[in-house]
Amino acid sequence: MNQSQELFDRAKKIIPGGVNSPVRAFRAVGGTPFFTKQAKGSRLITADDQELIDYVCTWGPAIHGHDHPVIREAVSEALAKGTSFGTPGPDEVEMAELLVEIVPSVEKIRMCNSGTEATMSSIRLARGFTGKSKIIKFAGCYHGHVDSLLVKAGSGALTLGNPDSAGIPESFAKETIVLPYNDLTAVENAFSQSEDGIAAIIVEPYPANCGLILPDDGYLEGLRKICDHNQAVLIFDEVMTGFRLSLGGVQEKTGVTPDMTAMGKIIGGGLPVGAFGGKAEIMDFLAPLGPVYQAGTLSGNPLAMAAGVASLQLLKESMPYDRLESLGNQLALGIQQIAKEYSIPLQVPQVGSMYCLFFNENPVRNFEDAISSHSEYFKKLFQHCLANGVYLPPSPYETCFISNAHIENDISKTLDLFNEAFKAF
Ligand code: KE4
Repeated sequence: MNQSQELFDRAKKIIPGGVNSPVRAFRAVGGTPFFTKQAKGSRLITADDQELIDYVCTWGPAIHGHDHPVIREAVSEALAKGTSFGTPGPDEVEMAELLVEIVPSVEKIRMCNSGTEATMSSIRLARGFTGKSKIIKFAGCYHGHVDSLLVKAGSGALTLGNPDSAGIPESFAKETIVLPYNDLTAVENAFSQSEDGIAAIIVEPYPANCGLILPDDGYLEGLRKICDHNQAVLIFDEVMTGFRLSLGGVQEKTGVTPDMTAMGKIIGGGLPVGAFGGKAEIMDFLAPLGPVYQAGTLSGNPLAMAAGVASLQLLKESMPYDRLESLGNQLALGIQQIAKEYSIPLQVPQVGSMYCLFFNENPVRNFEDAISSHSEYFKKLFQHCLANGVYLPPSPYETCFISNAHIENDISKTLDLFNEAFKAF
């Protein structure tokens, strides 16, 4: 028996499903999940010494590739001073100043420990600031495992076929209005029909948890206008897109500035982190200044701050976005070309270092389109790639990531594998 199988058998006895996050269980693609013992650059090394070109990049944080020496050095320097103080620390100030400098919507910021905490706290703050309780989210968007947002959610919830999680009281879910993405009329109608008013819209500006979906022209601008007209808070969940699609995220790329932004992943350099920020008048409603409570033992943890500050400084210095766009475009166009040669219905939306694979005859504009894709094709492709050294996300409802450690040779090897796989379809 191989190491991963042995580890998985042990894990399943004491960890539900053998994993600490459901999507890692390979339920959507079958087989036994591999265990990783090391990661370096664009590669993962499994417990059975298989080397894999990694297009998951730990679900987004590893934009510089794994084990970048600058981040490793920053963490080891911080480690020498201790692991957690429970008091304010200098790196937290540096991180806050960087985020205010980089993210257009952020006048003030609060650190937390995950993307889930960031979105959960953002909607609580929006409710406290507006005095209203309803929230609009969009089908297929995933904002972490926040009770009131696990309604028609994407990512692992969708992968496992339960976008509406058990355990969410009806009283919570009824405060959440779920609408189709890319449909401004539906948003306008929701506001006009709401008697008590709506506190906020929370949106992944480029949804990336039901595959990757791009906004219609004017859609994000439309959400901005509707929120202004209805005094609702516009929250961009840029946990995934932040610092990845441009230094300032989608809001910098499109010029649409939300009132608040939820962040995570890249700003922790691979360590546990989350952050939420926005207009000072909203953020000042947070304790200890204001009436909205939010807290965290390890918020602003010195190791996570050291890794995150190093990751952001590296981005500012290297500005890898043109290179990532070029690699992403090369891969997406190459895959589409191969699929066409074998008459395989495949859409490959790509923006910067993010792309996904919808086995679908038509372009995908929303959740309903996404779930109409042929997921059995994805499963065959995933298994072929994994057996030959390429690791795609283990779900058709995730997005693939390219890091700045990926090189042309990785792209060409990947295209060769796709060609082999599609030939065998
Ligand atoms: P975390 O709580 O997992 O740090 O962040 C939640 C979250 C919030 N918002 C967006 C847009 C996200 O994509 C996420 C988490 N992303 C998933 C991958 N699709 C994390 C992977 C997992 O759940 O294991």
